[in-house]
Amino acid sequence: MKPDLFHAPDYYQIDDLLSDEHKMVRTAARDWVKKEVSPIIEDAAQKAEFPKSIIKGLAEIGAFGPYIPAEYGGAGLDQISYGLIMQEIERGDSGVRSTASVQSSLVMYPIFKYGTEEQRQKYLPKLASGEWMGSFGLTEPDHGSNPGGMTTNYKDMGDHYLLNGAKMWISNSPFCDVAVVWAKNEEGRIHGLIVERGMEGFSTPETHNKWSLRASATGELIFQDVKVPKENLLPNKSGLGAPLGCLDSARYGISWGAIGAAMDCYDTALRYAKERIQFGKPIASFQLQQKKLAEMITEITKAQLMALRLGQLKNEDRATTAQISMAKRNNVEMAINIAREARQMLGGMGITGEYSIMRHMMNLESVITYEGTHDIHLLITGADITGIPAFK
Ligand code: TGC
Ligand code: FAD
Repeated sequence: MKPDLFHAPDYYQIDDLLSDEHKMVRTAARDWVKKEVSPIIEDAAQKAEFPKSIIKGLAEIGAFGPYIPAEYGGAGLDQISYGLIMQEIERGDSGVRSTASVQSSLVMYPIFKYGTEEQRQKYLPKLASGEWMGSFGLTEPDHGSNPGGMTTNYKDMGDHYLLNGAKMWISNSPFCDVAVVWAKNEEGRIHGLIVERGMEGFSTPETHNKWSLRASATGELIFQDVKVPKENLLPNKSGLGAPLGCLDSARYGISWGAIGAAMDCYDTALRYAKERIQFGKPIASFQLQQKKLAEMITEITKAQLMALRLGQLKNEDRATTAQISMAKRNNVEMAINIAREARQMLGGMGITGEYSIMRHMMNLESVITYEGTHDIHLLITGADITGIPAFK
């Protein structure tokens, strides 16, 4: 793979709107990605291996629980810093950002928000340091967009719960130490349970042959009469709103992350277009190529402004689910379109691993599907503006 020459575009001087802390956090993440992710990520993706060697570094840049208070091992940062970290990591690779998203927003967040003080003390510091890795089990083989239909269930056996069922498409599952799993009780009410590796009847087979997110490990979570201690139930919220609340946080992070992937594709295509000579001129001098680049930077700038405003609303606890859906949907579509255009601008070179673009493009096919598909987010906006849900 070519050396990482990334230069971040900031067409509207959005940096002026960031605090010194935001810029410091972003610089640390950007430098770390350049040094530790860029040199190894293409190889990891080609081999379809999650590069476990980066876990420690992710913890050090604050990517595990950026907004979780420092007393639990988190970085205690605001939501804009969280977004900037996700942006920089996904600039390197969406799969690496996935690992950080799951750990922070889908594992640490529910334990912090819905857990007991004992659960916070037991799990959060180890998750923040990367000593333990987590996964989040919501999706099932027959219930993806409609998680409320889940059949994974647990029964109260007096001194423990008995958990049965299966989750599919679970990021980090093959190597997770703990899983936050959503299951129905005997009354059909959804609760979160913390399942630990080593519990009898719990297995995590890996899903192979993915053409997307190859540097992220994906798998199943299978529960066959797993005895879960009663103290592992998350007591402070139940119902579908509990897992969906975690998704709000992860989807917000993705709305920033996708900008990172788009910036990398744009920056690569711009540099290539200035250097690549055809018909005696750099291809950047042709109007058709300039149109692509001009549209890319316009869309990136719009997405940056949207993410920043959403971050301000998040900081004030005013961001709605529908606003988050709009940003996730818009920014991921923006990124995938830019990846496709940028790939064409590199001609044949665009399909090789010498450049990051094709990897971003394939990764984004997962990003546009997980955390709510592109269609589902459109329907969330539709329901919000009309007051009429069209899901069913
Ligand atoms: P609906 O009737 O609309 O809602 C059920 C209850 O939930 C409440 N609610 C929310 N609460 C908090 N935050 C949200 N975002 C919420 N959205 C809804 C709602 O108020 C209601 O509460 P209550 O008290 O009245 O019961 O539910 P529905 O069954 O009609 O479904 C709505 C729909 C389709 C929007 C929802 O189910 C959905 O978002 N589906 C998409 C599923 C999804 O996003 N799955 C993601 C799995 S995790 C993942 O992909 C991780 S990838 C990680 C990585 O690698 O980065
Ligand atoms: P389906 O729900 O079957 O959807 C298929 C198609 O039908 C989609 O185009 C969808 O938009 C459309 N559709 C569905 N319902 C409607 C409707 N009402 N109206 C119009 N169109 C509709 N899940 C987790 O729980 N944890 C994870 O860590 C996790 N990681 C993932 C990692 C990867 C790489 C991938 C690919 C997925 C991951 N997921 C995870 C699962 C992901 O959230 C689901 O794939 C996603 O929610 C869609 O569910 P589905 O694949 O079952 O598709």
